[in-house]
Amino acid sequence: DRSGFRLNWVAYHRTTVIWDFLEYFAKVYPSLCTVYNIGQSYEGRPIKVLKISNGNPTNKPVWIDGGIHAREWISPAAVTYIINHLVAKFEEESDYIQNTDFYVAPVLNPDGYEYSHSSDRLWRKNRRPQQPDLVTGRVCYGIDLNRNFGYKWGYDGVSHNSCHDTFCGKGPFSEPETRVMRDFIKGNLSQTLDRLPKKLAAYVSFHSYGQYILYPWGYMKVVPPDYLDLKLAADQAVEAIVRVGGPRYTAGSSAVTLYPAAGGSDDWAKAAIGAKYSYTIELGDNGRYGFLLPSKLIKQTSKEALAALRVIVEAAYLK
Ligand code: ING
Ligand code: ZN
Repeated sequence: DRSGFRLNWVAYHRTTVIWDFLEYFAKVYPSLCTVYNIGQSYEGRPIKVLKISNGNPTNKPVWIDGGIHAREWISPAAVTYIINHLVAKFEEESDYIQNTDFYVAPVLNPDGYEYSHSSDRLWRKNRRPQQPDLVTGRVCYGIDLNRNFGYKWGYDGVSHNSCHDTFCGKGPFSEPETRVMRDFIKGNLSQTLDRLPKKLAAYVSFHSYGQYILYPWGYMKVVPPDYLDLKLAADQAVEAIVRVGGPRYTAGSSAVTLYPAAGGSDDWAKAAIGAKYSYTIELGDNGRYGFLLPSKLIKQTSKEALAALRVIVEAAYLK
């Protein structure tokens, strides 16, 4: 038991608590865990990634992130649950899981996440102030980080109005948070000692809500040539979630299943980083509580996230 340590899955935690949890794991499990400070948010908060790896040189790299959108509190909670499981139950896990290099970023948008705790529970974007409106003089805040990635940026399903929730920014990777992630994954940060391979085997981004397992493309209603492989793994993930007592998630490409939206992280991970198995998972619930998911549902929802992840890693491992 981690006596004295504050992280648990019966409450939602602030960013610094989550960062302390990563540092704690790196300290207690140094042969398995490494923390990277990959950069800073607009307001100067650190952005941290935990690498979980047994050091086997043939491991495949898999990226997991959470907290791209501030108000989707279940996402950082589920991602920290996954970290805890992977590390604490490492020896009990499958060969696939043990021979994977996990790069896990639980809170990619710490400024927005903190703002959703302190000021506006339903905040979505980051917190960078924008140019005043020419007519009204009003200053609006924030870019939708899931419209700011560089593949087909601005193509469809975005707003160019800085006051809107889906404002895609002035250009691809205009935001420190998306840039920091891109630069780390592309491996051109000088303080990063062991470089990520340029190609991820899988990319999994956790959002909420709606209970969907989504794969590219998001920018328009077309699917990639290998979509049958992505669909098969997504359908298997749906069944795995049911087996852990969860609801039946809906699987499909994001533009077809939800709505077209360009500049999403999963499209970029597939197109630019070669992450064949690239997914956005919309965790629970189905709309009853929406973003305001009660904390008593964290554990069950996190089990669903873990069940889906295990299927995706296995698919990436076998292909
Ligand atoms: N939904 C996602 C959003 O960013 C999505 C849906 C997934 C869009 C993948 C583009 C690509 O709008 C939430 N809830 O954030
Ligand atoms: Zn989201």
